[in-house]
Amino acid sequence: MARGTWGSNARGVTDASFYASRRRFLASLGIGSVGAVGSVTGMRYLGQPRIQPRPQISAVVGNERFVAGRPTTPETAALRFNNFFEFAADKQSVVRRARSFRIDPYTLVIDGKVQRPLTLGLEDIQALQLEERIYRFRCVEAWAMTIPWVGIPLASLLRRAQPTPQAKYVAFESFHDIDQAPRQANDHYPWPYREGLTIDEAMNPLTFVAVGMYGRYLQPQSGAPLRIIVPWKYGFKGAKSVVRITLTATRPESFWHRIHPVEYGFTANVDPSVPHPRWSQSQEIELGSWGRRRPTEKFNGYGEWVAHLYPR
Ligand SMILES: Nc1nc2c(c(=O)[nH]1)N[C@H]1C(S)=C(S)[C@@H](COP(=O)(O)O)O[C@H]1N2
Ligand SMILES: [Mo]
Repeated sequence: MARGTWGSNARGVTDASFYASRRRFLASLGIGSVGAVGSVTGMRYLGQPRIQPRPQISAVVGNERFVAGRPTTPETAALRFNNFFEFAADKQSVVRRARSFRIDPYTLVIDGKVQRPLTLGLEDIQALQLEERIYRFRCVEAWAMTIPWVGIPLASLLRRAQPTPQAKYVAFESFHDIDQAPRQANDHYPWPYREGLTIDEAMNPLTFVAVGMYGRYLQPQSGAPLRIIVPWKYGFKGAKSVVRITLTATRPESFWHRIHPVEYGFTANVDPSVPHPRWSQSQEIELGSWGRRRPTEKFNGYGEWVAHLYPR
């Protein structure tokens, strides 16, 4: 694993024309505030207080089958720029507001259309054979990052529960705790955060359960203790701080799809040719890259793994 590259910024582009076009491009994005992305793409976060590191994860095997083909996002950028609506609607204050968040004791329930419902403690999950995979990540808001996740394929967890033939979908549910996340008291939103995949999407070898990133256990703002990563879909499809995984016969609820069905589809595969109703998806900006744009790739570049799931 190229651990030595973590935290380095291989693309510190400061070219003036980039800067000018960056402003225009950011203004066209669906991101709540231009300053929000600017602060990460421009590294303005560097002077902020240190984040307490989480324990290192030992004995992780790097899985070299998945090649990101671009530099890993600087760790500080990934840890300070977050979407986590339970804690904040903006990206910068999540890290502060989530700082003391914990689920303790933590259990993950796997139930529904399975022969063997499971309740796993954190120790059970941490004791599994964890691997590291560097994946490209694409938010529906047109920013992107490249993260070394640590975890296990979702398929291997689900197989332990023995899905029945009625299992056609997999539903994910995030934590629900108004004391720790007061925004969940706002019942205009359908809390808890939920997402869903078809069973074939969930069993695809790319679909991943992350317990760590950059070689350490997840920070609260990153979705501790466990989040789902679906790298060919927009980021909102991967729920953070998941407490329950339910196999179902019918299509499950999805938090953003329920709120804005037109803007956030259930399938939500990364696709440059399908614009969001309020912005283009043809380009994206990598966090930590000073606003450098590049074309969006269909399926976020993972077509060889998943295109067969979507015959036309
Ligand atoms: N429970 C929960 N999961 C969530 C979200 C959220 O608000 N709540 N936001 C999603 C979105 S839109 C994105 S882009 C990613 C952001 O992950 P990051 O903060 O590690 O970049 O988490 C996804 N999972
Ligand atoms: Mo997102």
